[in-house]
Amino acid sequence: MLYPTTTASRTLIDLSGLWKFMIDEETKSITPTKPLPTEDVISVPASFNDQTASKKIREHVGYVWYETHFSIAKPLLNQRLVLRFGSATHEAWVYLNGEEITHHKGGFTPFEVQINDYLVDGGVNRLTVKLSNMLDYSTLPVGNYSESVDENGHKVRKLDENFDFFNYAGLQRPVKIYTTPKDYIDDIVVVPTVNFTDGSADVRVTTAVSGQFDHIEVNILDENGKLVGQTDGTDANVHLENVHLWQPLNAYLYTVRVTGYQEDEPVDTYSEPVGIRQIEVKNGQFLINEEPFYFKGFGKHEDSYIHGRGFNEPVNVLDIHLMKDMGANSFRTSHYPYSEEMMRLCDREGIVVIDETPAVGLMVSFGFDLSALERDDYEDDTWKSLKTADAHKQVIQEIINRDKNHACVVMWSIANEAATFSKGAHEYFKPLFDLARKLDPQKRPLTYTSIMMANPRSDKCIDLVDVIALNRYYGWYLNTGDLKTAEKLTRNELLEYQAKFPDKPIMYTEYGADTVAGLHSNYGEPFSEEFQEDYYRMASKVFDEIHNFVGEQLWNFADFQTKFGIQRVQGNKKGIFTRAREPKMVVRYLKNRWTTIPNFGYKK
Ligand code: BDP
Repeated sequence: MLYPTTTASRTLIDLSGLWKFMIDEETKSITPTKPLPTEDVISVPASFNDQTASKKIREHVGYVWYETHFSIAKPLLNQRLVLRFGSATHEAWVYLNGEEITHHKGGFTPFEVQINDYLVDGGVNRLTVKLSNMLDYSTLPVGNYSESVDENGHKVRKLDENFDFFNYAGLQRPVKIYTTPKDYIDDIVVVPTVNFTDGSADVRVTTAVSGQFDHIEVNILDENGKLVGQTDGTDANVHLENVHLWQPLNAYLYTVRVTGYQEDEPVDTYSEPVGIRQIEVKNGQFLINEEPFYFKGFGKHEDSYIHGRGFNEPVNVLDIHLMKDMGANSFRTSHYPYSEEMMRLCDREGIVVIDETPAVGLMVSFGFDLSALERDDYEDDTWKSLKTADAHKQVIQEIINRDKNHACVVMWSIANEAATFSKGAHEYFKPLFDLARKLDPQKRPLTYTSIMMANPRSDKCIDLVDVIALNRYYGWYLNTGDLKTAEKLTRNELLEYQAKFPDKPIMYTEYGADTVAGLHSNYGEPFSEEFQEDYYRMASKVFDEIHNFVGEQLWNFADFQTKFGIQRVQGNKKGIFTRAREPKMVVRYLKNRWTTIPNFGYKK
């Protein structure tokens, strides 16, 4: 799926701004054939939750309504007009001038619909969107959903998130209308193959079109706009000499420009930024451009004050600067696909990304007997209760379709902390891994991030992953405050994984400790800034001893909002930055460490 941009044949209309907004209290029926019965407004794109001072709106579970108006300038009316949502969280019904024109389920991937047939002639169009923020055992993320009836006989919907972040919702990403000619380029798939001996590359460009073109021209331009390769056809191969590689923190982006011609006239053209690089997992190493890469970075969230999970480009830009300043080179899009704008930014900045699906909360049985997990036949309720397989397949298709060409994406994370230790997990995950391997044209490595209970003895799905990605909290959730024991447990587990799976690289995708900014302790007590630093020093020491350990992505880049809970004081405080992006003490330690660890060849 192409990102909407302007080109010589395409125009964009941005629908950002103030939209009418109301929560649906389900007392009176709301019909999209009429204007929304409210004068209240909300800003788009952003989560709706933190934009009003109303507790009722912030915590609303159910449906909400959005409405805006737009007109199409006359010269554009003979073009194909496509309405496109960067995302709509979590389920959307879209009406144009009262008529339902599309529906989409899944809150973190884009969808679009052609609108020409629904426009009012020369007039003002009313766009209405109904959204649901409900999650249950069939959705991703997974939510514990229940209904009851209050004293007035009204339905009360309750949602208990099965995950550790606030259930922000709304039109959180840009909503745009883009134009194309009637015959148009529908999709472009780019697969580079590098020849490291002679410094050349073959770039395979496959173009899907709708309509008729006499021929398709494929041009590759370098960063100065100079033409460096050209060929024809919907299945084209462009050979480039002296290729400039895309490298971590040293990005180089070519432009692949595809143009469809009719009778020698260019009709539609689209430009895709493309980095040329190669990814491979071999002998316990993660290779980028044939060199062993070491991940330094973070698990993150799309989370900021007021915007909630809404698109916040200044924050994205700042976050990348803060990462680079610390010597970090990577992050994971925990726990859902991030905005397309962020992915494009990472392409430009050379930030390495592990791209994660919204499959979080796939573990519904708690309170189990830990020792039982290691039995081969251990089985809890998770894979009997969850009905997420269809949503999971859909989102794997959507995320790969959206992000397949991004140089920054080096690996897909199929899920976060699922019950991979329970019987039934392998049967659930095997088809999903097969699907992802089949769909990704660049055949990137695959992983899931594993929860502590899934150790080398109990995890039933490790054979599916290319890289072992561990979320571990020794010294925090386990043996709280006891870093000596934590160090032993960390070491023992990593050595065990390495011995059992010598060909698979191992990395940490989460480790951390809640830390209240400004809280200090002479005794290095948990929650203090001193403890956070001691904790990271302990973990780093062990990482450096393990040969196949290829990366550290800590939890979390910044403090973030969560649901209430006795372990959460206005959110999760494991950030090494506060939610306002001010550094905690540990940033200096990590900066010292990471600026001395090379991106390549750290483990000899
Ligand atoms: C892990 C989850 C992450 C949480 C983190 C924590 O993957 O979403 O925020 O633990 O507890 O279980 O801080």
